[in-house]
Amino acid sequence: MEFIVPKGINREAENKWCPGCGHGIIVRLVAEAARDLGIDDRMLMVEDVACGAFAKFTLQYNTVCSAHGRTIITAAGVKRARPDAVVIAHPGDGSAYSIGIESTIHCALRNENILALVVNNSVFGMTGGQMSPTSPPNMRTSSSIYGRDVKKNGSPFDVVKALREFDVAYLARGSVESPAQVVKTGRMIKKALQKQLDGEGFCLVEVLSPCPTNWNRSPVDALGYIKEAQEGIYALGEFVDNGGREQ
Ligand SMILES: Cc1ncc(C[n+]2csc(CCOP(=O)(O)OP(=O)(O)O)c2C)c(N)n1
Ligand code: SF4
Ligand SMILES: [Mg+2]
Repeated sequence: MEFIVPKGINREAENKWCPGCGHGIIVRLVAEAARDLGIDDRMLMVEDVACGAFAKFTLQYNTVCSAHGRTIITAAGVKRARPDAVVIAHPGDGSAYSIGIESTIHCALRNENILALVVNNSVFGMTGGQMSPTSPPNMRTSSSIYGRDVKKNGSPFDVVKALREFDVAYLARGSVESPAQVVKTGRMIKKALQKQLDGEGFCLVEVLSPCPTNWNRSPVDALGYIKEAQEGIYALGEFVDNGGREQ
């Protein structure tokens, strides 16, 4: 079988992510979706100040870098200024669900016509693996060395569940834990981009993704941890799939 690298991937780029990181798989899915929809020339990524930002080396798309936590709201502004661009906000769970949660909610309420592609690795990856709102109970992180204590630190935050009653175009959660899940996640990203092209409104696709470095696991064990810990809390699938309000 011929192995075709999508046009959006810069083959000359040096990989910046750690071995076994999920970020690289996810940006490849973005490039495949853009290729399939014929929109490579219209793609515009809005990156956070976090590990996902290394996508600016791997993807050959125009990029805007937002302040940490302001990725989704910045993408909404970019889309309003450049309606012909196909705009993806590309934050992590820390950005979108902690410091940036109010802008995530308000962009959803306004049904902004963008894709928020949230990479949920359940830690603040770039800053050394601190506990994030999505760290599972008992997860050991650099700021919860005895494990996340729900009584002390609160419950993990399932934002996809919390947004389910919102009048948005699309809400889904995928995973890169196995080849089958990678394929499903790719379909979700492609569907969300098609909805943006059709002017349907706010789409949020969260992807459960490994951070072997900060999880202190090998790449293979990290995939096991997604199945064993993350997927037990965060249901996979499509939860909202409609046209949203008229734009
Ligand atoms: C306003 C602001 N606050 C905090 C930081 C420090 N900071 C950079 S990345 C990050 C967390 C990143 O975690 P996440 O958004 O989950 O992305 P990941 O690196 O895990 O992919 C933090 C706290 C910053 N750069 N700017
Ligand atoms: S620290 Fe984690 S999220 Fe960041 S590049 Fe390494 S494995 Fe990926
Ligand atoms: Mg993270």
